[in-house]
Amino acid sequence: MQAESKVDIENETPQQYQMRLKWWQDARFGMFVHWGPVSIKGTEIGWSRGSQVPIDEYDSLYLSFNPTNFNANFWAKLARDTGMKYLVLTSKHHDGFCLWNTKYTDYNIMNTPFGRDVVKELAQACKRYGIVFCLYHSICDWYHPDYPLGSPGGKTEKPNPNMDRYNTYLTNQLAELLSNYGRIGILWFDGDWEKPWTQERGIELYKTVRRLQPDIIINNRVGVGRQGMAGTTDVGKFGGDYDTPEQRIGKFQIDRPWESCITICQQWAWKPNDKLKSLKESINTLVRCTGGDGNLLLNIGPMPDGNIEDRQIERLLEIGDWVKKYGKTIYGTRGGPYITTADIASTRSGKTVYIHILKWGDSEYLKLPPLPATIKKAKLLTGGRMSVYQIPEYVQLFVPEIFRDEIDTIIELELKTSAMEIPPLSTLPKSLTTGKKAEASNVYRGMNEFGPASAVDGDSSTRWATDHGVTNGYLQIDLGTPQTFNYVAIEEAYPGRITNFELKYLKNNNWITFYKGKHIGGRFETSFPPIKAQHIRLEILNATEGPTIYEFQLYNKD
Ligand code: FHN
Repeated sequence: MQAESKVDIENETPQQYQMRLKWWQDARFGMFVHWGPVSIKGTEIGWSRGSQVPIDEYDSLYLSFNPTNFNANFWAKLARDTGMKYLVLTSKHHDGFCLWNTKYTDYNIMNTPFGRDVVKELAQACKRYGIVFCLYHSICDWYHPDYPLGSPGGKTEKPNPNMDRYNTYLTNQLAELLSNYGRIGILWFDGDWEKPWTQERGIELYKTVRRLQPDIIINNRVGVGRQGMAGTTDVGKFGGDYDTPEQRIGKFQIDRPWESCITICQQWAWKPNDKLKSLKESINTLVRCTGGDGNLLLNIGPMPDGNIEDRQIERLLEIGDWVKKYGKTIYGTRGGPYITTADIASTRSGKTVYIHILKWGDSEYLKLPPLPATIKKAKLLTGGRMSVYQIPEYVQLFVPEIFRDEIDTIIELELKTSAMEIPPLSTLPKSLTTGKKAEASNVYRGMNEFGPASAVDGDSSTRWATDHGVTNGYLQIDLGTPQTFNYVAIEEAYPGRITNFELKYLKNNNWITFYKGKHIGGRFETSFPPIKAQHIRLEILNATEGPTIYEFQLYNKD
């Protein structure tokens, strides 16, 4: 067992912290792998236990789990060829199955017909291909008898739990993983949201892991301070080393590192014919994560035979081709100075700013807020000619239609001075809705603080909320006079509750729908042809639980 280090973890200086995270922040792009015997069923890992798949059947899948096509070198090489710099493997998910040779339970890969240590082989392969090997590990364990909660989804209680003994099991297994497989880059904890887990246990676990591998990075799911799927940690609260937005692009945040974990399909584990993200959406996601000063951890779910689905391989290699060409606008950069929107993102390094134009408006030019630095040279990295016009009031970029790239038009601006200290610049004018009169179909317990005004106060920490059990309704804003707008941004609290919505404006006493959507999430933004109206409505047609909105913003963008 590896000796515990003497590094003074508790008094790490901000400089030491930044140095420890530098490789990862420069890497920007990693592969997430959710895998286990559940892939035989094609249902969701952990969550389908005791729901789609009866517990006994689920817990016996490992007896027929034999992924003879598993080739660790192929996985590691694929990650490298996709432009990813690190790989995070599910060593143990909520279903308790262990993908390594552990002596603390027989419910592990060595007792399957396959009988090979997947963690070991993948650790070696990653080393061979220059990929930093990292481990996901679930704190909650619905299989282990000592862990108080069980399947489905942590909604049942174990007969004779013993959380202290389970905690010992957890740390013993982590000591195995952090002692027997070489350097582990990140410990990606999860399953932190259940009652048995506490901040105290989290802080202890953090120290234990850092003592075993002082340079390791640990995400904010080690404690209990995480703000739901938004994945942020309240300032001043213990929250590991970085934030973890899930299934959405994190917000522009340059004072606290973050990493969005997003599936290349829909499900985390493999599912036949699961909906695969397009190349455009994949690149858009990568660029908007790095533009927001965050990382992207893109997830794949390998098949029960150990192969990765051909169409997923194809998509990943297409992403790799793009990264091979434009990697310098991603690796080793920091987000900004222009704050990410649905249409543009920017990254920077030294005296260079990279503008990523993901969607062009109707105007011939792209007008941006003024840059407090002189542009020396401008170049279209995606090929063709362009021109830039810089005055104290704004920066104007002109790219002829023929040179605009369908996926991402990238402009390189070389400045006379460093780009790194430029403060964040919003490309969105003031929202037309801020401070305007608003009404709603329902207000949580009739409480003023959760009234509709809280969704148009320009403050993303206040929110309009509705009563538990509400599954539809509306938020309506009166702009006071007819105004022209062509861009909307909506921030949903508890992202994912709203599953069907429409945006409408009032014309001649009829509500006209101008946008239909199925998902809002942490921050939804889109542009549309200009509309002139005074009354606008967010019509929620369906929600899984009382819909609640932080901000509803409207803009008339250039
Ligand atoms: O329940 C898990 C889920 O299966 C998956 O592992 C994701 C990855 O971030 N985390 C949990 C949901 O928050």
